[in-house]
Amino acid sequence: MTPTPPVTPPTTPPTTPPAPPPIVVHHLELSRSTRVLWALEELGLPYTVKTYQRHPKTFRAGPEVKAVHPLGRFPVVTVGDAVLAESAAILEELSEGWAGGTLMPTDPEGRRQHRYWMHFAEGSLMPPLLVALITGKLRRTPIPLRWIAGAVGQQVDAAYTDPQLDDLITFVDAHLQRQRWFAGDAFSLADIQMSYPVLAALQRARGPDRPGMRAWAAQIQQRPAWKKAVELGGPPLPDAL
Ligand SMILES: N[C@@H](CCC(=O)N[C@@H](CS)C(=O)NCC(=O)O)C(=O)O
Repeated sequence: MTPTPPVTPPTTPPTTPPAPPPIVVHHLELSRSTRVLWALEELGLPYTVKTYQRHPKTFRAGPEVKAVHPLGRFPVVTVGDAVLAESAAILEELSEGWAGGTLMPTDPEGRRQHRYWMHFAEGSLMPPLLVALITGKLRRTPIPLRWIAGAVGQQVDAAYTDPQLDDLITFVDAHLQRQRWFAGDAFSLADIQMSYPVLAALQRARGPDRPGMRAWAAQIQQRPAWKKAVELGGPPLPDAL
């Protein structure tokens, strides 16, 4: 009897993601949208950038980008006819849609951590940082109102901003002392998403040193894709907030 040859399982052809339609990044200088440039560089996707300037006095963006997305906030990205907003959603959409899920962990623990930090950046860490930005502006109110506005700012910081930020930053720093990247041993979109609030928090740092955050910040700034994004779009933050 002739032995039956072993059945070779059909090989699944590697899935190459489809080529994306033209990607345009609406980028505001000194802002969160540097994250999108960085992500596109890391993912190796082709794109073009339209850069918008902040008002030199108010530091606000103009209304021009409302022609692309009604909220007029940055970043906004168009992929063909699709208009994408919200940094975390943009990063995931670009990776899943056009880069085969690159930089998104697939193991359950990595995925859980990844999802957590993707939400934490804008949902937990950014709000008190934004309040700190406003109270900082109150302290620089023109002279006739400066004393009273500054005193209000100080009260808000003492009652809310400083204790909140202290808890959040201590938590992030402890996480980064335990592991190299936000979602585990490998660099991921969560590191890109967390970059803006972590760098802003380090700039504002009061109190103890944050060695976990500092070591992490040094590593991200060594990445060629980060350097390329900063070369194209400028740094995400001004020297002093
Ligand atoms: N949660 C949104 C926040 C968008 C946002 O507030 N962007 C700022 C830039 S950092 C903006 O557009 N600011 C306009 C302004 O300051 O006038 C995201 O992550 O995309």
